[in-house]
Amino acid sequence: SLAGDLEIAVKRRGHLFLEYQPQICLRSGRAFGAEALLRWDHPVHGRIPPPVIIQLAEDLGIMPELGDFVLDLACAQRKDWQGSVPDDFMIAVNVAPAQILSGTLDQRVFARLDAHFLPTHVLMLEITESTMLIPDDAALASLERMREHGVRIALDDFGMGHTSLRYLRALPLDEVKIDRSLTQSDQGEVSGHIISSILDLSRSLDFSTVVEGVESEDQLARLQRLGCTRFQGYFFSRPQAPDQCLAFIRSLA
Ligand code: G
Ligand code: G
Ligand code: MN
Ligand code: NA
Repeated sequence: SLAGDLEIAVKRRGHLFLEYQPQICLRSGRAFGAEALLRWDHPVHGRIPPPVIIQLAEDLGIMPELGDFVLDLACAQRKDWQGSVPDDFMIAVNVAPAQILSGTLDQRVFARLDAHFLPTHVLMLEITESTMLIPDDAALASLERMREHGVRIALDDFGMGHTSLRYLRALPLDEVKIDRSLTQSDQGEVSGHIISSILDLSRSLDFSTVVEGVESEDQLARLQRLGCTRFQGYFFSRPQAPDQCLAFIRSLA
């Protein structure tokens, strides 16, 4: 079964790897980070979509192990890039609800950073509201301990859910990632007002913003007129293997 295959893949660390998508600041013209995205090339079924992998792992109760593996790969990659990217270049890693709700994510994260001799400020954790309730006190304390030590926290896919605003208040955050449903909406005027409001709100709460899913020059121009400066999307680069991602980053510098 697919579930059984995943269990083996995680145990053996086989056929599972990360691609990286650069994040660009158009003020500096440089990449300031890259999001790590999980891939599973199944020997029979081919590429398995990440949400399927995550759901399987959660169902199997092995999300903590898979999460540790992803953190380890991302940290190893960041370490490998040391010297080739700016010292403050960030790797953004998606974390699943089960990882946060364990209340031990901080220990796991610090262990991975230490193992690769990395400073905390090179790591951004991305949290999604989609399937997670507001975390309990233990989970919140774990997130806060990470922030106190310099690990950054982003709220991913912001703008989709009706609970988005609640999350802004309930979570210790550094960044808001504006969901591509807003970026790509052709309801030009309404989505423009929503994006402007999110930018205003983020500014007043002292959160940085990244606009996701930018695919065309027209979208980019419109988003820049709205005041967006930090972007991620196919227009700049698709998620790619580490070497290709690094080549792109260096082509901007
Ligand atoms: O690149 P894309 O199709 O890869 O990713 C689809 C979804 O899967 C996104 O919502 C993304 O946040 C999620 N995802 C990708 N990689 C990971 C991962 O390593 N951990 C978790 N929890 N989610 C991931
Ligand atoms: O939900 P999250 O933001 O973690 O996941 C990022 C997802 O968005 C990944 O599946 C990634 O491949 C995808 N993605 C990144 N840039 C673009 C884009 O410009 N257009 C579309 N359609 N998807 C994108
Ligand atoms: Mn993400
Ligand atoms: Na997103």
